[in-house]
Amino acid sequence: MKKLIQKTTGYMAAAAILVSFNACEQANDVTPDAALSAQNVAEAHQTNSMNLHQTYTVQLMELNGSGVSGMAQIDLMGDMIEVDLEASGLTPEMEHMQHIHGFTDSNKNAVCPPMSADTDGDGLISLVEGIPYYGAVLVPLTPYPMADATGMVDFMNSFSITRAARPMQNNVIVVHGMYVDGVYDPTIPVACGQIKVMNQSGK
Ligand SMILES: [Cu+2]
Repeated sequence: MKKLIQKTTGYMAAAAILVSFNACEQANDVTPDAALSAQNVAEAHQTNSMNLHQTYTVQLMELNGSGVSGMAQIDLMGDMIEVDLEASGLTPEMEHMQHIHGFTDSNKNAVCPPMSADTDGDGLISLVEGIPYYGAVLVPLTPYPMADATGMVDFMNSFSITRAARPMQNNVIVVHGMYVDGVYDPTIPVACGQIKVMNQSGK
């Protein structure tokens, strides 16, 4: 059911893009003789697409006493994002899952879970215990990086996003994976940060 909803949302986003392209073509068609007007229309469209450029920053703070910290920057261009993420204090030479988490209901804001999220009282916030706060995985930030020998990760990649991931500042980034009682738990959250708008101008 959830998958179906996400699929439907994707189709709606695609339909919206098609409609906006059609609108542009029609606007060009109604000014066939006026070169200057056509140029103005073209510039207006360029301005619209420029407005889709937005930069976000994320300060990653430790969860579960992991000692992990880091920073991320997200550049949104239309329906593409480029994610730069640097973190330290991770379990060395282990893979760390990292995701943009949030709610597909765009009115609901994802947050990093407080210690009170530990409902079973074992002293740790599990992946599942965090979901009421940070929601589901919206964008897996793959390929999941391996921390180096000093526990650092330096990651960059680009992803296409659906409407479910908007607005971006309603989401958080969660990094996972550390040893719990001598066993590596790849799912346990070790860092989290709210996605925040860095600029409004689009430059
Ligand atoms: Cu995650």
